[in-house]
Amino acid sequence: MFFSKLKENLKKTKEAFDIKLDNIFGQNKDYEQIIDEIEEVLILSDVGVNTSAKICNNLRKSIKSEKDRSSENLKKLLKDQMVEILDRAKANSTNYENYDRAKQIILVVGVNGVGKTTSIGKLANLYRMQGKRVLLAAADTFRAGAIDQLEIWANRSDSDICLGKPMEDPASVVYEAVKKFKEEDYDILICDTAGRLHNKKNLMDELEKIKRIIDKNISNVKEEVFIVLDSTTGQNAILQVKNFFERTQVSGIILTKLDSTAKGGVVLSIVDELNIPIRYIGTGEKMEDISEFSSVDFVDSII
Ligand SMILES: Nc1nc2c(ncn2[C@@H]2O[C@H](COP(=O)(O)OP(=O)(O)OP(=O)(O)O)[C@@H](O)[C@H]2O)c(=O)[nH]1
Ligand SMILES: [Mg+2]
Repeated sequence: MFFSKLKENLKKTKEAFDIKLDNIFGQNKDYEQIIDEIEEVLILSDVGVNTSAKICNNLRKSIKSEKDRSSENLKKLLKDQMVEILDRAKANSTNYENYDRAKQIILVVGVNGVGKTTSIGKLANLYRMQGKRVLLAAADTFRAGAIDQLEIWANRSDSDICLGKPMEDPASVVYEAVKKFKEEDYDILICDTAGRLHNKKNLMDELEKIKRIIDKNISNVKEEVFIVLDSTTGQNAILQVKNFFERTQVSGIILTKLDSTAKGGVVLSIVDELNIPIRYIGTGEKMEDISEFSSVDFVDSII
């Protein structure tokens, strides 16, 4: 996504930061006081208490060795600290050296209504534009309408789809899709799953089973598990994910609805607390409203 468009889509968060930060920088205070106030602004913007403290403690350290303590430089150092937090999260450390790098299977998980199916449609389009052959698996057989919804996205993005039947075991839909993926030599398989609460044991068992089916039936292909989080839920997004992590080895986050929130700062605390990288961000309902996450572009768009 073009940087200017990203900036436009994140403007609610940016405006919220700008008003508060301009107010702080506009006053004639010493830098220590200013950093204290920055910390408050970060907390109010859903960066989280711990992450805000971490950013500001580093800021206090780094400003000590600087001659230039102007507002501009302080703002630059603040952005550097934010980028550092965002870049620190490590992807799942599996060694993919012997894998066919062009091919991957992505399992998409998360609670209800966070934007899983929409993000899959957007991702399918993104990969199609890169010339890849994409197969989707409609393994949300639970919610009425979910299969049709994914089929619409398959048509829109010019991808193929394995259709599950209503109430069919989602693991068997995924099994069929993996088979088709291998036999017909697709580049990418993306599996949709039903939204589920993290504390529903039987539903988490089901996810684990889907993951096992993939692991068992394919090798030498990069496997990803993306958890989709709705940024408008702020700090609650963090509470939702722990069980998903334990059950499916989540390797990346897709953070959605950043266009609808002034609390985009939650990105920082999600990465910091969970130590999982954000891979894509959703910034609208349209097919092109997705971008690969770049920490520098993101920070430049919000502050
Ligand atoms: N504004 C905005 N809306 C989004 C974004 N991503 C998804 N949505 C909307 O969020 C709503 C739910 O999206 P779905 O893709 O159906 O969510 P889901 O996680 O698949 O939902 P379930 O399958 O029911 O659990 C839809 O109205 C989407 O258009 C986004 O980045 N920005
Ligand atoms: Mg869905």
